[in-house]
Parts: sequence; structure tokens; C-alpha cells
Amino acid sequence: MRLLNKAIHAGAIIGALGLATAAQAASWDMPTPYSDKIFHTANIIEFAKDVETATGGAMMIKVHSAGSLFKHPEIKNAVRGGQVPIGEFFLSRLSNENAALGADSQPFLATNYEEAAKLWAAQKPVVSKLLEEQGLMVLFSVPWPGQSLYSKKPINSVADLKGLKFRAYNATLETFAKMAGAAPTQVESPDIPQAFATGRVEAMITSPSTGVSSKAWDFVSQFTDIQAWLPKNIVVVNTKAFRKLDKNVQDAIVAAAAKAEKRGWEMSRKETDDKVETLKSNGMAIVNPSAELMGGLKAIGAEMLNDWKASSGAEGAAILKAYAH
Ligand code: PCA
Repeated sequence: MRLLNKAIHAGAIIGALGLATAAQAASWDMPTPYSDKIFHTANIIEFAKDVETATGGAMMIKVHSAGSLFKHPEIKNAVRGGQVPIGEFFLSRLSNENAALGADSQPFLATNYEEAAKLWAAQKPVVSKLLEEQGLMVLFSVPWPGQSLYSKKPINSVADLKGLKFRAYNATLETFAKMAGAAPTQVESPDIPQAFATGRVEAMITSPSTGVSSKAWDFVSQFTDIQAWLPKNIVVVNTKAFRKLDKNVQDAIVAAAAKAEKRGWEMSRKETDDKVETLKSNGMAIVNPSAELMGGLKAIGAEMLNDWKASSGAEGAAILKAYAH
């Protein structure tokens, strides 16, 4: 009898231990907007692996790419509302709620990686504060390669854009297209091929990465290398969910995030030439923009920046001041 009791007791202890282990291992679902072919997604999958390794499997992050768990426009609010603890989205989508959040999509404000890094350093305190007010904590942010022009016919001046049905991905690009005389429509990146195939759009501005992932050569022939800005994706966590984690897990996430930011910027840099090469090898003309086109687009950019200074208030001014130093 005593022996049997002992055995039952031991079983209960093992059972309890099993439960304790299960309770300690956390698993987070992470929605992201872009496909697995995109370097941002590859970088995030690495980030998730790094967190898992650093915590010995106690913290798992399951990446749901290409808008499969939440559609892109819903991701920020899903994290904010706690439906998911972590997510990625295109930062300047939020220029709608606060113009200051759209600094990195201002045409010709920062047009190469050095400037983009400087702009991110200038933006980060403002972006972090604004998102913190919504219960979100910034983990890292990674730029897309420079944004260039895709069209069916050569574009030698702003006048050549007139009337073109133009794919846009945020309000800032929509304004830019409108000011250039084009007719913008919002289309999420997975829907680009379909939008061109059905004639909803006939030109766009995006990175070589998105040009390649959407097989731009199937519907346009000209890539005009204007590299007008380097907008960023951002990864945020729900602050409350983060605080519930053990300190060592929190530290592992922050360390993996710093690593992912560095790795992501390097991947992005490398992407630019690689993907332009892919566009070329698939038959697209890689065109250096004419002085007339650049002059016209930069004049629009300058006007937009003036408007942005007015609409982004003290926060925008703080970003520009830090960026100028
Ligand atoms: N690709 C994304 C955002 C910026 C980019 O280069 C897109 O076109 O939607």
C-alpha cells in the first residue's frame, strides 16, 4: 500500500512538472503582409528562429506571411487590440493617422541607405513615442530598396505620366501620383499582377524587390531608376503582452530584434542590384531617368515636403531637425 501511494505521488509530481513546462513555453502568432519570396519575410523568419534558439524553445514565434492571418490594413490594429502579440507592417501606411509617421515616404527626402539610416535614427524616437501611446513597442525597422518607376512606355518627363492609371500603396504615393497628373488606385502588393492584368493600373512606383516578386516583366517593359525614397517596414509588439513575458525571454526578443534590424538593412542593400539584374535578365529596359523627369519629380517632392512640414506639426519638425544634424 505504501509503495502504491508512493507511485501515485510520483506520477502526480511528474504530471505537475509537465504542466509547468507547457505553461512556460509561449507561442506567438505573427502576421506579416508580404510573401515568403520577399527578403523582409526571410529576415523575420530568421528573427523567430533566433528567439527560439536563445530561449531554448521556451518562446516560439509562428510567422503567418502574405496577409494570411490578418490582411495588411488590419495588422496594426490586431496587435494594438491584442488579437495577436506581434506583427509587421509598412510604417508609412500610418501617415493617414499622423503625417509624422510618413516621413520615410516623402519623395527625395532620403534616397540612399546612408540617408535612410540617418532618417530612421531621427524618426525612431517620434515613431516609438506615437506607437507607445497606442500600447505598441517598436522592435525593429528595415527599409525597402529605393522606389523606382515601372511603366509600359518610356517616361521622359512628368508630362508622360499624365492620365496613367497608377498603383499606389499609401496616401503619400497617392498624392505624388496625383500631383504628377496620374490617376492613383490603392493596390496591395500581392494583387499587383492581377491589377495590371485587368487594366486597373498601368504604371507603379515600387522597389526592384516587389517588381521581381510580382514579375513586372509580364506587364511592363520600362524600369526607370529614380530611387526616390526608401520606405520601411516595422515590427511591433503589444506592450502588455511583452511585459507578461519572463525577463530572460524579453531580453532574447530585444537582442534578436537588434540583430534582425542589422541583418535586414544588409539584405536590403544587397537586394537592390540583385533584383535590378533580375528585371534586366527578364527583358526589362533599365533606364537612367532624364534630367527633365528628375527635375519635375523633385519639384513635386519639394512641394510635398512643404505641405508635410505643415501637416506633421511639432513631431515632423523634430524629425527634420534631427535629420539635418
Ligand atoms: N514594396 C511594397 C512597399 C514598398 C515596396 O518596395 C509594395 O510595393 O507594396
